[in-house]
Amino acid sequence: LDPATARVSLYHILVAFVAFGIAALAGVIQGLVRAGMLTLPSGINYYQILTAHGVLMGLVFTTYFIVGFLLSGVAKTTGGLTALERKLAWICWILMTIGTVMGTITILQNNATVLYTFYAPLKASPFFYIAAALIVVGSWFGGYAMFAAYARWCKANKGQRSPLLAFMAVTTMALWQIATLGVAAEVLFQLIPWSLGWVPTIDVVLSRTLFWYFGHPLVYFWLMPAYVVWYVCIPKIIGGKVFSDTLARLSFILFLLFSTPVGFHHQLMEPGISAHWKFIHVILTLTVALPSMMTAFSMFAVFERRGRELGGKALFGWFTKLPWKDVRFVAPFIGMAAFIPGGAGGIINASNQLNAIVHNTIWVTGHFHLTVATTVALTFFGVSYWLIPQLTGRVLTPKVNRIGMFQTGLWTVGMLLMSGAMHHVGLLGAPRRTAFAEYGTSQVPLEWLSYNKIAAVGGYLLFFAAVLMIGIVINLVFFAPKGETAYPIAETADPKEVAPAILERWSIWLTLTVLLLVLAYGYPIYELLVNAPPGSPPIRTW
Ligand code: HAS
Repeated sequence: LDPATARVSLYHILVAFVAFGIAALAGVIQGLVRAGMLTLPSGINYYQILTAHGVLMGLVFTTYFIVGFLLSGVAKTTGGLTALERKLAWICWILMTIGTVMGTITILQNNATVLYTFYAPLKASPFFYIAAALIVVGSWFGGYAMFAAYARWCKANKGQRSPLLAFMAVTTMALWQIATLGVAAEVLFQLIPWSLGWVPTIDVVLSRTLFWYFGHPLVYFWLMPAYVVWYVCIPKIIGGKVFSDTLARLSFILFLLFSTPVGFHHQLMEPGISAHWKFIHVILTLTVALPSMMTAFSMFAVFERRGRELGGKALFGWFTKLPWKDVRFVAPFIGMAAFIPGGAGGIINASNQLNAIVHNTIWVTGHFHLTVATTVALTFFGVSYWLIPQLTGRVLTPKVNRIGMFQTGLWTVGMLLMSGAMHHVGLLGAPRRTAFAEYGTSQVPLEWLSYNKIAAVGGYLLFFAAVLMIGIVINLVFFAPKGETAYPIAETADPKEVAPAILERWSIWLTLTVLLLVLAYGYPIYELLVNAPPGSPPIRTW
């Protein structure tokens, strides 16, 4: 990458890791409080620390990392960014950084203790919502930089399929633009006027609905960049090829179509939304699991083909031939493996009856620590080992690779303990988002305590792993030896494969996406506004 593009991409990655460090500290603190192993000094609130952890880890670390990584990938595959595209990327960084600083200060002042899901009726200072709006609008500019680079490439290469990585990045950012419209509407038209005192009340169900319109595609905004790495970079790292360019593009188009009209699966236990619409959203949720199954199939094929090329015999001999000492492969691989139970947990959550058992229990927290904090985070760590040196003109040394392997192991064991304990105790009924280690002398909560302690031990390990990761990032930015690091982009297994042109007809996919959204949300929102304004009694839903 040219130095100017590398700089803007690196600045995004650096802020991501600063947020990650603060979030990791907040994470271990709240885990210890919950297990009754630490009492916070007066003046600091458990929920305040939990909000800092969720916002900085779930929203800030991920968004910066994703924009930084995808920008670099788009630049790499479209011949570098132009001055205008870089300007758009810098506007993204500046707006998001003002928003992040403002939001963090507001949380630390205990003026925005509203958790990372920040919907009503919890109310924050208007500065927090303005900060959230700045982060969202800033990230749009990151998307615009990528759209412009992609459009420039397509114009210069008429009739050809775009580079796979650029196509995937553009699909991810298009999904992000569509998804963030929900939270932008909630912040601008509901939360800011309410927090400023311009309106006395707020429609809570509408606020939650708009949030989850955004909240579920948010998880695919986290996942899709990890899939970019799995489809395009991992095959190159292990010396293999992309299984199928067409399959990869199709899975991303399916994510674009089905990621958003599914938000009611977070609201299955809520009144105010009729059962028919919940049913439709559940069907669409199960549909959006499909591209993940396609990805699983594709990755197994890549691994098996490469393992057999290297001489792997019999049914599973290929497995032993994979590069088990290379952290750039091992960290994302463990992420993939974690997504097998993580995804299965998601399907459990999506089933109405089972959701009644797990909803608002700490099982859900266990679910997202497997998915985003293991699958996605380990993949992002894996990317850092080659992306940061590529951006700083340095190389990953064998020693740092070994430390990285140890870091990966520590993170994996920490997550297994934490997420495993959370899943188990969630099924025993332990609620999520409660500061209490004990509930007086009640017998049932006492049974939860030992699981909370296991989760806290996992939290300790994770904290040490996070410190190690920050150390590795510092090494890769400032101290690793100078040299050239390749940007791993694999070729397609069949060089003659040309994906069908229809997969790049954005007019069709964007129109279908909007149609599906109007179908899934149009009438239910109308129903909410007309039949169930604030203060309404529960409505009949059968
Ligand atoms: Fe989820 C709640 C349903 C995926 C994150 N989810 C959450 C929350 C978060 C989250 C953050 O239906 C909490 C929100 C809150 O604070 O309230 N989730 C699903 C479903 C999927 C799913 C159906 N979730 C994710 C992903 C996330 C994520 C991905 C982050 C990145 N989730 C729910 C539901 C709730 C929910 C309900 C609400 C619960 C409630 O009541 O509050 C699906 O997309 C999952 C499909 C995935 C698969 C797995 C495919 C496997 C692959 C790995 C292949 C491995 C290989 C390695 C090749 C079917 C791709 C080889 C390995 C060897 C061992 C050899």
